[in-house]
Amino acid sequence: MNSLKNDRYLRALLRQPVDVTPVWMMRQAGRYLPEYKATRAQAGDFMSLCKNAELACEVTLQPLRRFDLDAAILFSDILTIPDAMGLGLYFEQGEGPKFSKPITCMADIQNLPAPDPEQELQYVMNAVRTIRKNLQGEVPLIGFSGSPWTLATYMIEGGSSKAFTKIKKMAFSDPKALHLLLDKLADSVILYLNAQIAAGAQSVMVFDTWGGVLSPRDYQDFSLQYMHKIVDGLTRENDGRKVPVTLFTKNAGMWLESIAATGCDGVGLDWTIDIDNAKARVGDKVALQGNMDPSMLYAAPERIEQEVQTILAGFGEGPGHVFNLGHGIHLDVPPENAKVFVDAVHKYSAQYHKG
Ligand code: 1CP
Repeated sequence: MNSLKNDRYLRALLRQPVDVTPVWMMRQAGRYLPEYKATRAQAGDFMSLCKNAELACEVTLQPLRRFDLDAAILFSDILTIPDAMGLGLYFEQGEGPKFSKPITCMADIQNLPAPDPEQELQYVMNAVRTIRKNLQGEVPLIGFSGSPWTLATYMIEGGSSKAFTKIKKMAFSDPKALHLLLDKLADSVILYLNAQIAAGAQSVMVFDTWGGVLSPRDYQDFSLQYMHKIVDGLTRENDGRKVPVTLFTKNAGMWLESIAATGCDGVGLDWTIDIDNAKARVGDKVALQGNMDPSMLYAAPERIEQEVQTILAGFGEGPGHVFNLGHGIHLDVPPENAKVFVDAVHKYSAQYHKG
């Protein structure tokens, strides 16, 4: 049985009582930290950093040394699965991720292998094991994956996209092909996340960054259906403890009921919905994670503190809230402002956990 010195994050996701609201930040390890940039330079490039367990562990721990965070998140990327499927992931300076062999047709999809997490993706599992060892039970470790839909956008568009024309063309002209791809991805994500759990991840999160670009029906059909399959296939208890699973679809405030109905433990919120509204709708079924606009970290300390208090008051009394940003921290945010944010969550939340 793993013993944790601080298990607020896991307790809050299971809607169990806590002393103060736990907090972590999406993309908490990254380029806004000078020490991250130094370690990345030492590794050479981003993927070499992900593939070096000691350095991936180092950048995972860097934000925890600076801030009083209640969880660590594995340093890796969602695009490790498509890379392991042989699509040729590379990063072009300032342009984000790209694939040299994007998916174009049914034959490409039929030929895709299912990566073995302890073979092609063993570097991720090694990072998980190294991080768990070095965390020494201070806070839980979050494992993660992209959602099938979000992974498919990168695999079909060949990189980042604004209009998603290629994947939508496949969705509406050859839906059988896209469904086969999404189903294969769901199977690979289940294997991948279960391997992360076996290696020591104490909670897992599925990032569906691009599900919100779909119509309500198509979200159900092309994204949520496959996240539901993942939730059903995950290991939900390990080493004597529940392993909570959080689903995050950006721009999905209108679909919270159907996300909560998948049986996940937590639902991630971006900042385009009020947390009191979200709590009233699904707070009896799931915990909520979020939801401060990451751009608020550009504000003066008093303004950041005020926003934290507004969101805490919006959620109100009782457990079931994991404080976070509504999306990843921006790379030009001053680290001091992130500290103001994290400290404010603990300072102002005790009053909501007295009962
Ligand atoms: O150093 C660098 O230049 C690389 C920048 C970077 C980093 C720091 C990339 C490339 N990935 C990551 C790490 C990462 N990615 C983490 C772990 C860090 C942490 O939280 O501490 C996580 C959880 C991710 C997840 C991720 N990658 C998502 C889902 C979450 C989200 O922010 O929406 C997505 C969409 C990606 C793809 C990706 N990888 C990298 C970039 C710059 C992107 C985004 C590209 C785009 O906007 O389309």
